[in-house]
Amino acid sequence: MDASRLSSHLDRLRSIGATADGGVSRLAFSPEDVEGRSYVSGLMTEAGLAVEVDAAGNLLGRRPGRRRGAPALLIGSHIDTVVNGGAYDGAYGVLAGVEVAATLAAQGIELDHPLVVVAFSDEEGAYGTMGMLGSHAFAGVLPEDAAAAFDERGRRVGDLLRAVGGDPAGLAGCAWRPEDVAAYFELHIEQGDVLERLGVPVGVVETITGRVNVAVTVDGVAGHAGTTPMEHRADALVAAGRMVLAARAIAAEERVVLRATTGTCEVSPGMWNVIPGRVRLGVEFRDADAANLDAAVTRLRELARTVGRESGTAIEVRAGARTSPVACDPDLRLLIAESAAEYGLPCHGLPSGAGHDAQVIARIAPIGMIFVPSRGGVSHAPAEYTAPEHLAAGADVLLAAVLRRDAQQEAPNNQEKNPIYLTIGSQS
Ligand code: HGY
Ligand code: MN
Ligand code: MN
Repeated sequence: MDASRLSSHLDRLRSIGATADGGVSRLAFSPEDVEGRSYVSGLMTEAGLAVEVDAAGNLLGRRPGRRRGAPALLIGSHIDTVVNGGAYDGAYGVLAGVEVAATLAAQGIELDHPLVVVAFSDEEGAYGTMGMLGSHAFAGVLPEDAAAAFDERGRRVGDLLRAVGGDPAGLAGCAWRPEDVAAYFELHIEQGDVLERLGVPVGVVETITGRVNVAVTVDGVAGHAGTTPMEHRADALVAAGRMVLAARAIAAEERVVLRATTGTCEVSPGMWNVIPGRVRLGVEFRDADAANLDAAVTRLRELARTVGRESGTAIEVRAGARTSPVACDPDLRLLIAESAAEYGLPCHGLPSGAGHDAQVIARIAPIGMIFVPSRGGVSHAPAEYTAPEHLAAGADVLLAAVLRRDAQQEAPNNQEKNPIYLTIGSQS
């Protein structure tokens, strides 16, 4: 693998949407996303991949395989970012996939299986969209009303898809069948500090956490900030503040769920001299056990009834987009560990606290995820950083894993029967 070329591609991509404090804002469907996609598409072409954009805006680079009718080996991740995020989250996995293809081409290596490198659209859920939109469409599990939904800015998702070359009318046609995919690999920065603390360069992901988004709407009574006595107020923001703390307590104190975060807060009418009449909160719960996600939503509803009663407000708690926790494929985990050993790289099995397209692709294919260390465990922030030698090591392991999987006989396609995949709940 050409580690310096991979690093220079990462540097160029981070410049698209670069922010003043060293971060990257390349939100899905934004002009920066369009420019980033065009850059990656050019790299795919240079690497000998045939480029296409599917109806969900997924950017695919295909390389044919030698064996007729063989299912594909997929390498995927995303190039969209959160607001003022880091340069490595997602981008690293896509660019390393392109580098795998370029290396195979440069060395004249033909694979038995077709190789498809995918940059999935809207992994992060830009402007309140569902997130992992492209991978849901790819796996055939996109909710039917996904294209008709609106983002927080009032833009229709179907129109956003068109902006990146998608086609809202053709979304059903993006779905791959289990028999079309031999294996899915995703290489990603850890976004936590487990590997760094252990001093281990390669992580083999065992499970990926699930998450549920919960929209909390607090309706109080707007009024004059100067004339309304304190005891006669139904201040929606004061009640919402209690809901923020309640959500936190469900994880931090009650331990119903592993993580709870309130990441958005919209206050109406949003004037200094008006008592807030309505507040919308975006709450997110995460856990490796789907039942705990349900329990957290139930508990938040209970607490909402109490807060509503005590504050004179009406509080609605509505569960929205959800991704289920999944386990990575045991055979691919072993294969990744063997690939690391081939390079003399120590590796460590660990869970992923972050969500990944892989967990959606698990609906149709065995998934294998490789992690590399994140400095200080920081991600979704400008300080996100992974050392060049770790970037290079992860990419080497990815290439080795693809070669190893390519050399294996096809296992009978038993996705439907695999107990790992039966634990996945329905998307909503
Ligand atoms: O939020 C996540 O876990 C992922 O980075 N989208
Ligand atoms: Mn992310
Ligand atoms: Mn990511």
